[in-house]
Formats: sequence, C-alpha cells, structure tokens
Amino acid sequence: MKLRSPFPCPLFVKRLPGRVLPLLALLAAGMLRAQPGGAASYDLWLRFDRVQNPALLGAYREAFGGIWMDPQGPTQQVIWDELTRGLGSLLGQSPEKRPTPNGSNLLLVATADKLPPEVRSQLSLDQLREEGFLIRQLQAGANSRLVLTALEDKGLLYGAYRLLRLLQTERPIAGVNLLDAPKTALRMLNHWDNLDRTVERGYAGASIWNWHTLPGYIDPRYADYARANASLGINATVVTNVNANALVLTAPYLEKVKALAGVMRPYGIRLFLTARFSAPIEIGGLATADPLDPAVIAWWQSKADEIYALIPDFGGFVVKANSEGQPGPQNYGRSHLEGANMLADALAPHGGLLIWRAFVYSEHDPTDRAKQAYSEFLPYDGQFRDNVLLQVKNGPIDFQPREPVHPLFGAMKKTPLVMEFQITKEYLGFATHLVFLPKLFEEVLQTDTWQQGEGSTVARVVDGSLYGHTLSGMAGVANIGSDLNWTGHPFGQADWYGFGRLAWDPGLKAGALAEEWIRSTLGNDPEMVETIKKLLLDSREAVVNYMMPLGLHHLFDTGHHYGPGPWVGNLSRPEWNPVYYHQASPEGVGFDRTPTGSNAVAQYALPLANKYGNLDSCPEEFLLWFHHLPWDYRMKSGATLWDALGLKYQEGVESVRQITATWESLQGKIEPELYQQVQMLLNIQQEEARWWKDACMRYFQTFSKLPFPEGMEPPQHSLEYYQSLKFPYAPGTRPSWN
Ligand code: BDP
Repeated sequence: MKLRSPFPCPLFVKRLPGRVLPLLALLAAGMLRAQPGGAASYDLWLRFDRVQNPALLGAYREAFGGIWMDPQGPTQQVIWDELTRGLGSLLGQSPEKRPTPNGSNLLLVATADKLPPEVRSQLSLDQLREEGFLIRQLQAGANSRLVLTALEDKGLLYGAYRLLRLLQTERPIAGVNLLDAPKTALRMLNHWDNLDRTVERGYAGASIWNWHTLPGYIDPRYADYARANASLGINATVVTNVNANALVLTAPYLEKVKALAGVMRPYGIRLFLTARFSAPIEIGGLATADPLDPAVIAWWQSKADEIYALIPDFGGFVVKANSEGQPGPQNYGRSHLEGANMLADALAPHGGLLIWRAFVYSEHDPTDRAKQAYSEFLPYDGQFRDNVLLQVKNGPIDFQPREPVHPLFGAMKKTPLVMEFQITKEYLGFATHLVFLPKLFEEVLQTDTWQQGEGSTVARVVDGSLYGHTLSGMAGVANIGSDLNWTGHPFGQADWYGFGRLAWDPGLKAGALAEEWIRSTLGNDPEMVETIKKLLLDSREAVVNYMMPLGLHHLFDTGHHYGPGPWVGNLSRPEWNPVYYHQASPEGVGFDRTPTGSNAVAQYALPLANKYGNLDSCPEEFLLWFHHLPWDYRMKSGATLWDALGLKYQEGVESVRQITATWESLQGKIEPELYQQVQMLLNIQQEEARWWKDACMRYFQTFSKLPFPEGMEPPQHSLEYYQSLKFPYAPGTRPSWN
C-alpha cells in the first residue's frame, strides 16, 4: 500500500524554480519570517510572530492558558481582539475564554472597579494614574494569575499592547509587576497632509486620508493607523497641514472629519484640525478675520459649536499664524496673544484645546531668525488662556540635522509648551537615508536648560513637571503615507515608534527604544538585535557629519530641501538663503551669536549662555552655530578649522560606508526583501553623503583658498557641476499653500 504524505507537496511548489525551494525551506523552518509584506512592512511592530525561545514559549503558554474578560464597549472590544489574536499568534495556541476569574494560568483583564474584591485587595490600586495601567502576576507557576488593570478603558488598552510587547521582545513574565502611565497629556501626530492628498514634506506616498471617498468609504487603513498609534500611547492626531485650507471647516468636510474621528475613538485618539486664521473671510463671507471683531468672534464660536455637535470629543485647533505667508492676527494689527485667546475662547466651553505654533519669523524683522520666536512670545507668558498650548520646534531655526534647543524651553514658565519634532525627514535625507531619529530626540530631551537650576531638562519641560503643568505634550510631524510600509524607508517605522514611546515618556533612552523596535519588528536573534541597534544609533551622528558638521545649518538647496545648496543667496527673504546661515567669507565661517554678534546666546539661562558663548567650553558640535571663526582657527585637536571641517565631512561619509558594510554582514539573517530594500537605499545614501561633502567643501574652498586636508577624498566634480544640479520633481515640495 502506498502511504500518502500528511504534507502533500502543493502543485505550485512543484512548479517553482529550483533556487526558490531552499528559501521556502528556510521559511518553513521559521528561520526567515514570512508574512504578507514581510518585516518592517505593513504590520509595523505589531507582527506577533510565534515566540522562538522554547523555554519562554513554554512559560508564556502556561501563564496564558485562559483569559477572563467581559468586553464592554468598543475600546474593550479592541482590547479583547488584540489580546486573543496577539496571544494566539505569539503562543501558537489561543487562550481559552474563561467564564469566571477563578482558576489558574489565567489572565484577568478588567478596570479596577470590575476586578473581583479578593484580587483588588492584593493590589495597590491607588497607584494607578489616568491612562496608566498595572500588569502584575499574583501567583507564580501552575497557579499563575496575571492581572491587567487600569482606571479606565484607555489605560487597559495601553496595558494590553504593553503586555503583548513583553512577549514579542521575549521578556520574562514571572513575577511581572509593571506599573506605568504616560508622563505627558498630549501625545500627538501632526500630518502635513493636504485635502488633495499631497503631503507637504511627505516622502512615503500620498496622504492616507482619502477625503474624496469619506465619509461613505472608511478605508480599513484608518483603523490600522489608529491601532498602531494606540499601541505606542499616541492619543491625538492633527489630520491636516499647518499651512491650512479653510475648506476642511465647511459642513461637507466636517462630516468627513466626523467619520475619521469615529474610527479613532475606540483607540483613544482625539482628532484635531488646523484652523486657517482667515477662514471667516474665505468660508464665512465676512470682510475681516480681525480677532477683536465681534462678528469674527461669533463666527468662530458658532464654528466650534458646529464641530462639537458632530464630534463631542474633538481635540481642538492647531494654528500656524503670521508665519511663512500664512494669515494671522498681525494682519489686523493684533498680536499672537489676541489671536490665540480668541480661538481658545471659542473652544473652551467644549473642552477644546488651542495649540498655537511658535514657528514664527518675519522678513520685516532684521534680527537673527534664531532669536525671533523667543522675543515674540516670551512677553506673553502668563497671559494665554488656560486651554492654550504653545507648540515649539526643538530648535530655534527649523528641524536642522543638529540644533541647540529652542531657548523658549524652560524660559516660558507659565505657558505649557508642546515639543514639536519632525519625524518626516525633510532635512535628514527624506525617506532615502537611514537615520534613527529617536537618538536626535533623546539628545534634545536630555538637554539641561538650567532655567530652574541643574536638572531643568527639556524632558521635564515637555512632561510638565518642571513648572507643574498638567497640560503638556509632544507633537511629531508624521512620516506616514500610502506606501505599503507606511513610511517609505522601512526603518522610518522606527522613527514613528520611537517618537510615540518618547511622547509617552520623554525620559526613555534611544538605545532601549531601538532594541524594542528591532525585537518587535525584526525578531529577537541576539546578534541581529545588537548589530542593528548599533547601526541605528551610529546613523544619527553620521548624517550630521556628512551634511552639516560643527554647527553648520540650513545649507539645503532651495524649496525642496533635497541636497546641498550652500551657495544659494538670491532669495527674496534673507533668512531663506543658506548664505545667511553659514556667513562664509575669506575671513572665516559661522554665525556669530555671541555678544559681538546677534547675541542669541543671551536667550539661554546663564550656565548655558556661558557654555555656548565661550569658545573654550562651546561643544564642537555647536561651534559654527554660535561663533564665526577664521579658517585657520585651531580646534582642540590641534587641526585647523578648515582641516577639521573636511575631516568631519569625510567621517560622515565613512560612517555610511561602515553602516552599509554592517548591514551587509546581516545577509541571511534578514528577510531577503527587506535586506535588499535597505541595501539599495544605503547605496543611495552613500552617494548622497559623498555629494554633500564634495559640494560643500568645494564651495567653502572658494573662501578658504586652502587645499583639502589629507585624509579627505577629493571631490568628484567641479563646483559648477554641483551648482548645476536641479530637481524640479523632488518629492514633498509645497504644491500650493491653500
Ligand atoms: C518648514 C517646512 C515647511 C513648513 C514649515 C512649518 O519647509 O514646509 O510649512 O517648516 O513648520 O521646515 O510651518
């Protein structure tokens, strides 16, 4: 009798070419993980692959024999679905649904008020905070009972994702006692998405918001987006561009906004819109948008009423006013304060927030652009309404590869500040370069402002603890688009991930976040984890060195900001020209921001002002940010400034080569598709790093008139060649502002 194999070879396998079969064998053996789209693709960090470590798998299976939960309402339904699906997939077996909270090997999931009294009495529930959770094992071994609890559904949701992450990242569950809560109130993504689905500074495809088919068609991607954000603790999203279009505030669009808000709600995410200051004129038919005009005030009030009638948990407005051509109160001789408070008053009766952006500089103000926002807003400290937050970019210029922190952090004491980071890499290589941004974020958040003495870190400003603000927050300009993997570069996912986790707790460390992301996205192989972690952490300094070392900034080519353009000096507004920022001349290079120059250092607390203003103590990475120095200035190493600059550029290029080689050492440990994607992108990054070095050094040489230092590879082309490069279709450029 002929025995039939229990695993008959499917027909399609027989037809596959020979070289594919070994790959399939690897996949079947679980060595390379195959899921639709592969690692770092659509599933992001929520893949929930089967736990590979046998001992841990055994322990997890024992702990999660069953779940007791009685899901009530949409958020709890999400929690139930995530836990049953996630655990089922991680453990390779679904936990059974237990009808009672008794028995062993059981996970209990309930808000604190619904826990059985005998469980409650064993827990210190008074430690639970709003939106926080507790994951605690009550008994070990065969009697294991694990409790996930919180004050409300949102806390349970965050706890559920954290629990799943423990398993994804192969953390021991025995004796777990994890109490956590977000340190900031507002953890927010800002989409610079236009209603026509273009994305300003977006490099990952079109906008995921399909305004044309809303509200009738709800793209399943909206819920996947909400889910990914909720898994990090993100609780707010601004779905429209800061360069706002008033149309989104009209009735038909508000119906669409309502539909989106409905998708976000079970995931604990409040929806915000950007408000165009001139909307009363554009869609309201008024003759003015003067914030003190009674008709304007009434118009915004009734607009707020209309929105809240549709969306009771609407978050509020984000406003870019009198900045880069956007309308604002100053058009009517009114101040930012008057504009912000008027809108805040319209939102206040509904519990809405007004987030006013401090990214303001003016062509009519001849002072150093780096000083302008501080000078504009500091005098208003203490005068904003209670529901106003001021959103401040991390640095005083504009998301440059490296900036000192914005001087408003710590200085503005009575106004809650929202940190604004850019997750999309407008100034850090678009979605082509591998640059792990959480390292940049950490650098900023750990900076001590000294405003209340030592330990006044930016993190403590952002989490509200420095001045006792309950309102606080962090916003990230999203890098999300319609690309299959959401972020264009597969590793852009790590930036979204790291941002979300840091918004939850600004004190977290970049290294730990890198590791979490790698483990939950790519797997737990220790060598792979360590190798990629190092590569991610190294990538941050690399980009600074090959683009703008030693404190140089804003050398980008005009408009699209793709590639170098240090020679650009013909734009109408002086502070839009790179020559404004580097100030290169035969005498030297750098922006003097000491008392002999713009004196921007004086905007920092004294210890920082002294540190930056004094050549002996100014960190090398900020040297040319604060000082204008001769080309033959002696660095601490003994090298001249000119030589040091060339060698830093070279170091940046070498780092990318090293990162590429490190990546290539992982071939066979990474899914082939992902491996190839990243390798191709790294090759482009290598070329572009060299382009930056060559173009900038060729240009600066026209002033220094010095030979390139030994150890710096000479430029490949002439300066004229670099200047001739044009990129009319570089992505992400402003299509139109309205
Ligand atoms: C700049 C971007 C521009 C934004 C602006 C902003 O180039 O597209 O509109 O920031 O933050 O960096 O408002």
